[in-house]
Amino acid sequence: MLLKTLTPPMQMHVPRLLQLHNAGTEAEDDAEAEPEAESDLDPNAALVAEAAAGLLAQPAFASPKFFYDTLGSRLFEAITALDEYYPTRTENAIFASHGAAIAQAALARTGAAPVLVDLGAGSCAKAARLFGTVRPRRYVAVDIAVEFVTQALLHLQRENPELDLVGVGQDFSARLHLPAGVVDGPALVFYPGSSIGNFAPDNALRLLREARELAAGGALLVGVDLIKPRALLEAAYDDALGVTAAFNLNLLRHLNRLLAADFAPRDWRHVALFNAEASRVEMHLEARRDLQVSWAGGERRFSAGERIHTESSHKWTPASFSALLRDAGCHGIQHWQDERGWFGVFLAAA
Ligand code: AVJ
Repeated sequence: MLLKTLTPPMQMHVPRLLQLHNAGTEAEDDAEAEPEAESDLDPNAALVAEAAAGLLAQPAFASPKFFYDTLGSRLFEAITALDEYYPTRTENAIFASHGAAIAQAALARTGAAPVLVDLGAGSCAKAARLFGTVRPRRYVAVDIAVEFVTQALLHLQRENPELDLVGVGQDFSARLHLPAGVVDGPALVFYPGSSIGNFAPDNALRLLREARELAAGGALLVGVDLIKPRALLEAAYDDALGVTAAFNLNLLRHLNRLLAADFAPRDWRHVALFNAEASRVEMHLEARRDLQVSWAGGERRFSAGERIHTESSHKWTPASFSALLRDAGCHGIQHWQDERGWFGVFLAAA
């Protein structure tokens, strides 16, 4: 299981890095890392096949996980600092005001010193803020962006030399299942930032069920973006500086590398809209003109105005998300929100 070992500075715990499944979407930023599509030996083969199938679908789509190469992870970090992007700042404010109460309630469900599992850990910054109150026995960072999360863990290890750190490179969008032994007691499964919003309700239910099993009698702590007026939602996904547009367009760069495709990002326009019926913000990439895209093993024409659906970010109400947690088999649901009711942090016994 231990696929990657790091030479530790002296006197330091080594973060264990378990790289699983199709963890490596991170072929380096330069041209030399050309993926070998269709090869059984290519650990990216499943991702390549998935990306190609989406491009051929009618209408075309690409999973939002394809945003997160190294540049994409950095652009997302930049999004979280934007004026219009309220979720991160609002969730942070909820933890700043209620963090002690949230941690206390979580520990009442998990017992002292739980394993802290961080889904989509990214920079690990949100979980690191829980270390002082939750005092986890082990921190498990799970993320598809292996390089990015590795750097974050190395940094974290310098600041928390005593903490047992484990990194798992995993695309859990299809199935969340960690290697045996990583969670060996009640866990607090932390899924902040409303990343759960990327899942349609039936898939969100499946993921919460898997998270509940993983928690092994512990608890789930989930950050969820709530329904609010359209103008606020659409501005959050179409900011004045164009950072979200760059984030969306970067998916094309990532697909170029992953699929040996020839997308020209200049030919595409960022589109964000609130679909009220489906209760989700959608992001699309819209062709600015008639064009053709080729990749290893395929090609497609797009007419001017035709779109690739790149993300759905589902919005919930406190009642609808609590009901989802109950459907997933959780109980004892509590939630905290900001005064405006823009964002909710939900705690549930697993
Ligand atoms: C990381 C899925 C929570 O949906 O708000 C930010 C991603 N997309 N801006 C979100 C995102 C466009 C973000 N999540």
